[in-house]
Parts: sequence; structure tokens; C-alpha cells
Amino acid sequence: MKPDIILVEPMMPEIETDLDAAYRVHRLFEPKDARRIDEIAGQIRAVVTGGGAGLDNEWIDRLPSLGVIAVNGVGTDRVNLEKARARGISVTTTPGVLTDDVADIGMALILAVLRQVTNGDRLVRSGGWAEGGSLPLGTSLKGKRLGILGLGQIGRALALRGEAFGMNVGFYNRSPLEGFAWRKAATPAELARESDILAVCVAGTAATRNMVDGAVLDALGPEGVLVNVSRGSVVDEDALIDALREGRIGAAGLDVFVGEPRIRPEFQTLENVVLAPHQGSATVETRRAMGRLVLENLSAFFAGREPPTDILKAR
Ligand code: 8YV
Repeated sequence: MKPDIILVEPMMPEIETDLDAAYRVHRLFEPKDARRIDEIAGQIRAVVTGGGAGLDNEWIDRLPSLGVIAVNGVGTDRVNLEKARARGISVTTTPGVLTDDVADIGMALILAVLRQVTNGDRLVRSGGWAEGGSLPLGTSLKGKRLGILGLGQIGRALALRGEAFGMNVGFYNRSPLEGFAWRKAATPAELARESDILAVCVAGTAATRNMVDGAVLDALGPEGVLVNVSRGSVVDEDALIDALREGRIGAAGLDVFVGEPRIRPEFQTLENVVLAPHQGSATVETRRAMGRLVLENLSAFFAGREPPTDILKAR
């Protein structure tokens, strides 16, 4: 008999087809499956979820046989790792395969803000251009200082893209990093002070919550641009909304939000933000590669082998 697994959010159809071939998949986003979950909760050994969705403590408690939480993403901020470790539950992610696409969205947001890509689209679409309307002049990327907050894989990939656009790269990293020629800042505020664009790439964890606070935003200054491709939690959104409203920073490009997809409504009315629906890894190629890693982790687990990208391996 096929093992029962829970799927928290939809995946690419071809990946879901492969999941269906190997498992009895109970989809939490299908009301008919969700209603009957209690009947099979005891036999669920695997949950597949997204980085943004994770798996609540209550769910972990409801699933006594749970052995693996396979995250279709790299962020584990929505999974209680200590609880998983204590229960002997593996937590797997999809490292490496999404790095470039997330960095691309970072670059897209920088371009969209500085070169007013979305404002231009709105002007043309509304007929405003035909009626003689025009955009104010934009800002060149070349020569601007790009500050990378968190020089992990995604941060490095964005730094390289910035360099290719003629930007001058600096970074802040919590743990000391040697061997990078880019300007190194001692604190997030120092990086912000020395940046025209501050790009948040650091993982969202308890330790990085509100790392970008009012003081960091003030250090970025009235011409500064904040870009976030990591997690909403890294930025104090109250402080960000105030700073955008009061012109204490220039603009923001955001792919991630606290409480997404139901984001703070203020963001939708502010003129100086470009908004994206957490689409960093959302390409066919990357979602396929991520899905394959999820499938590999599941098949290893059900075959009694160690899942290849178990982040709690060393327990
Ligand atoms: C995905 C992510 O959008 O990797 C992550 O942590 O948040 C994104 O890549 C997400 O995991 C899919 O739900």
C-alpha cells in the first residue's frame, strides 16, 4: 500500500503527478481532503510543505508517526526545528537550486524601483502616456552602492549580478567571512549608511527578526532603496511603512512580507514601493528542481535511508 503523506500547498502539476504515483497524497488545500485528515493522521509519516507555509507545532502534535517534513524551499523559519529534533523528525530543504532565481528577483526589484519599470507599465496601460503623460527620470544602477545584508548563497549571487551592472558591492554578514573582496560593514546600520540600495538576503530566523529596524532605515536615508527577497520578518514593517510614508527612505522593492499573502494594506497604497507575490523561486526550471529534491528526500526516507538534504542530519 502507498504511504499516506500530507501536501500543505500545491506544487507543479508534474511533481504532484509523481507524488500521486508513489503516495496517497492528502492535500490540505483541498477541503474534501482537509475534512478527513483526522481519520488518517495517525499513519502520516511525511509532510511536504513550502518555505513560507512551514508546519505549525499543532500539526506536528497531531501527527504521531511523522518522520520527515520535506520543505519545498530553503527557509525553515516556519518549522520548529527544536521540536522536530526532539521528536527525531527529519527536516529537508532544497538548497542550491533556487539561488540564482531568487537573486534574479532581487535584481528585478532593484531595476523595477530605480528604472520605474512598474510605473512605466502603469502609465502606458492607463493611456496616460498617449495623453502626454511621462515619468520622472529614473536612477542609474551603474556606480551605485549595493549593500548585501547576509552574504550566503543568495547574497553572493545578487552581489555578482550587482557587479555586472557596474554597482559597488558591500556586505554585512553575522558570522565573520574572509576571502571576499567586497566592502565589509561591521553592523547592518553601517552597511545601510554606506549603501544606496540595501538588499536583505539573510535567512529569516529568531536571531534576524527586525534586523532592519527604524535605525537601519534611517541610516539608509531619504534616497535609499530597500529590497527584500528573504523573509518579511527580517524587516520591522511598522518602521518600514513609517519610513516610506515620511520619505525617510526613498523606496522599497519587496518580494516577502510578514503574514503573506495577506500583507499590510499600507503597502498597497504607498506609491514608492514595488510589490511581488513571493516569486523568488517561482520559475518552471527551479520549481522542477526543487520538486525533484523533495521527491528524492521522500523516497530515501521511505526506503529507510537518510534523506539527502536533511538539515538536522547531525543529531
Ligand atoms: C518558495 C521560499 O517560494 O525557499 C524558500 O524558503 O520561501 C521559496 O523558495 C516556497 O518555499 C514555496 O512555497
